[in-house]
Amino acid sequence: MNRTLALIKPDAVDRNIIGEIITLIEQNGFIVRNMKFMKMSQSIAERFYEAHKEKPFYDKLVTYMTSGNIIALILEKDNAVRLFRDLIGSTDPELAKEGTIRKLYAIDKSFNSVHGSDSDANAEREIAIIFNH
Ligand code: 3AN
Repeated sequence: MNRTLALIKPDAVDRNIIGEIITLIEQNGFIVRNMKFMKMSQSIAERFYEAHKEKPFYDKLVTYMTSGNIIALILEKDNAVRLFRDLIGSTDPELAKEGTIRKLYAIDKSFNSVHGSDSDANAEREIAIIFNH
């Protein structure tokens, strides 16, 4: 079994679709191993997104991710990272495939409802930042 870090972002928490998203996660065979309702601090957001520091969307991303409550989940499944990326779909919901979480729920490529780690190394890095283990 492998694990990945999922975030349900402020746009989704604010629209009352936490349950629908977690239901999809469970229906697709991911086991929820830990879950935390939280608000990202500025310093956590900066560490979490340090790879994007030079990107044009970085400031907007950090402002958005610290703007409201989020839910962080540690998910377990064989090939968890790749299969969860498949389930969430493309960053831009207009490009995301039918049935993916972003196709169903994302507003645009900034307010895109969910995050999923993009590698096993990043999953462990992100889990350590959010859950301290
Ligand atoms: P993903 O979450 O699909 O892996 P990344 O890692 O490239 O996307 O980007 C991290 C986050 O930055 C995205 N989830 C999204 O919220 C935001 N983002 C990425 N690209 C853009 C963009 N072109 N414009 C605005 N926000 C973006």
